[in-house]
Amino acid sequence: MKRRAVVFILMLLAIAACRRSNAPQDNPPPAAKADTAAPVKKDTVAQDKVLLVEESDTVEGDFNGDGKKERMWLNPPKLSTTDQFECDGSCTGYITFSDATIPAIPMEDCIDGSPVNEGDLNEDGADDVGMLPGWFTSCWHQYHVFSFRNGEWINVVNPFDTHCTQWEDGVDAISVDPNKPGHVIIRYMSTSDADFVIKEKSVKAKR
Ligand SMILES: [Ca+2]
Ligand SMILES: [Ca+2]
Repeated sequence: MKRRAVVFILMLLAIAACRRSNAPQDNPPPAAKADTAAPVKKDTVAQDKVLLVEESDTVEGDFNGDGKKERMWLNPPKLSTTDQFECDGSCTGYITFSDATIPAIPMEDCIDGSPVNEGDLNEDGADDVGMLPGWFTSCWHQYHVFSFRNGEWINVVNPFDTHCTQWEDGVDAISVDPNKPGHVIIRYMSTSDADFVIKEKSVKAKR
C-alpha cells in the first residue's frame, strides 16, 4: 500500500511537471489535491479492522443510520487445500464493517460474493444490506436482506429463492414498492417451477 502511495505521488509530480512545462501560468488544478486523499481513505479501512482489504472490494453506506458512512465487505471462510468443495472448518463467511461497533453478519454456506448496499428499503433511516452467498455449486441461491435494529441484524424480508439467470439478466431482486407504503417488491424464482419465470410480489418490509 505504501508503494502504491509512492507511485501515486510520483505520478502526481509527473503530471504537475508536465502541466508546468506546457502552461507555466496555470495554477495547480484543485483536482490533484482531492485525488491525494484517496489512498489515505484506503489505509483507514485497513487500520480499523487490521485487515488488508482493498477499498475496491468494499461497499460504502450508512448501515447503522448514525449519519456517518462506513464500509463493508465479506470475509470468506478458508477453503480446504486438500478436499474439493470443502472448507477448512465451517463454510461461514462474515459480512464485516469498518465501524467496529457494528457486529459482523454471519453467512452460513457462503464462500464468496459481495454484500450489496440496497439503500433504505424499510425506511428506517439506515441503508440495508443485501447478500447473495456464493457457493461451490448450483445456480439456486437465496437472497438475504438485512437491517440493523437495536444492535442486531434482522431480515427485512425472509430470504427468497433466486436463480443465477435472473442475476445475469440484471434483474433487481428487491426494491421499494412505490404503491404500498412500508412494502418492498421482491423478484424471485420458485424451485418448484420448471419454467424459470421470474415472479414478483409485494411484501412487508420489517424494521
Ligand atoms: Ca454509519
Ligand atoms: Ca433501512
